[in-house]
Amino acid sequence: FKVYRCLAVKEFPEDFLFGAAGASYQIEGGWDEDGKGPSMWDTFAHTPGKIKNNDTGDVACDSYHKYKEDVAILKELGFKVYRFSISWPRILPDGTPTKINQAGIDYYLNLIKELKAAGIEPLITLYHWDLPQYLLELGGWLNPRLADYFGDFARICYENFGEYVKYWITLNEPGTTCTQGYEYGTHAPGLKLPGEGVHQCTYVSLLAHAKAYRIYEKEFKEKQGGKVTLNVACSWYYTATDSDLDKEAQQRILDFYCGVYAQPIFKGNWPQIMIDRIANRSKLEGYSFSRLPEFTQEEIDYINGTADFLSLNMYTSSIVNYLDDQPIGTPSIWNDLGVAGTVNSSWPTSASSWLFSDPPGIRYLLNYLSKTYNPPAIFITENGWSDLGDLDDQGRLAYWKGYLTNILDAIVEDGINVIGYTAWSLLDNFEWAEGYSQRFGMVQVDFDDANRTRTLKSSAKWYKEVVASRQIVD
Ligand code: PNW
Repeated sequence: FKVYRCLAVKEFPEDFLFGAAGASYQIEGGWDEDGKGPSMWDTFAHTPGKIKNNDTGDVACDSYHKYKEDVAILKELGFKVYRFSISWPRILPDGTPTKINQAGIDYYLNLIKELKAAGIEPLITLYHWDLPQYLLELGGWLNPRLADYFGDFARICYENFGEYVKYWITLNEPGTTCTQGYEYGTHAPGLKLPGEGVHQCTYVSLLAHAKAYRIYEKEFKEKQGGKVTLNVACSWYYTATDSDLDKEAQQRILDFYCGVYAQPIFKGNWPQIMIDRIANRSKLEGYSFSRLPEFTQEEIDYINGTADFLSLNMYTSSIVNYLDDQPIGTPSIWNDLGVAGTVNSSWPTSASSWLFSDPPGIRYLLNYLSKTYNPPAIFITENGWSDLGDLDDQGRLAYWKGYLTNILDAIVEDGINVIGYTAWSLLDNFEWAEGYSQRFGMVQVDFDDANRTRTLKSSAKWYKEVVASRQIVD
């Protein structure tokens, strides 16, 4: 038996959901077509100087017109699932339910039907950062009422698409929006409100997610039988040394970046480390309250238990060490956190400054999350590599090979219930503040060609073999 086990090739489970991911603003284009309203990303990208080369998502991959071609590629690659997001202002032009844009509903219905006909499961993200501009003007992610607007939008999506959908993600990576959009100002809406905006945004995001979850649970779950969750983005963090202080730094950063979302939805309330550190610093700064909004018991209970599975976006690792408390002055999330990070010089570098390849990191993270939050299942909804766009993308192929090998080990050796994997990304697309200068696709898109011609890269051909065999192939 032992010999057999050594020789046996490890396989992904038969019902494992392999596929790829994308997001509305990054691929659709058609930014003002057929009644769509403007989103905060339209406004941000149209503001000179905000995006590298002043690129925009006005046309992007033109998937608004070319979705049939996209689905044909997904089918050719043998995928079981496609993760895409719904543009809120394509359905509700100003974000409110007062005007429903039927053309927007039809676009997604057509896409879903095309997927179903190809035997591909839709995994829908309700919100991947393209907030209706009008709702931004009402306060955006700083306004707790946004939870109610989001609930109304979610209900309209469940009503129209729910009979076809088994997996829903409410918000994609609110942590990225809250830090990039409200602390650093590098993403829409471009606000620099260090130490304040980020925490208020996180609070409102959790309320909005929970609202959308509870609406599904109460009004749709029985009939439609789908699963709903919030997306969480985490990296793996190694300690620089074995010292207790570095271990404390590791726990802090895991809590500030993963636990901040995972704990409220799986266990209830913020991680205690965040509550204590931010309250303490706020007090020293002269506030009579904590910059981290305090949940009421009612809110804690409302948010707790709002994840039917864990949706994880994971890309990279870093090595952390403890920082002595930063002097009291201007608040910021970095000072709240008090951790310094570096990387291992042997980790391959990508076209993105933050992205290094460390395949074992995903296995460590899966074990950590599984042990800490005990989610019923884990779906890896993003994992990918950027380069400059070569068709022979050996760097991306090696990255996915390493990460998928470790995911398979987490399943087979560690017994972790990973049920699916949607690689980021199907297509080269609009990479937010980096525009089209960084490419994440397994399929190349020619952005100089009005046709937006799509061509499979080496990594797509390799991944197709993995999907077909459910094994890591050479
Ligand atoms: C994701 N990190 O953001 C987004 O969901 C995608 O829309 C985006 O295109 C993709 O990653 C590539 O950037 C992330 O620091 C940003 O680990 C940063 C991290 C992870 C994901």
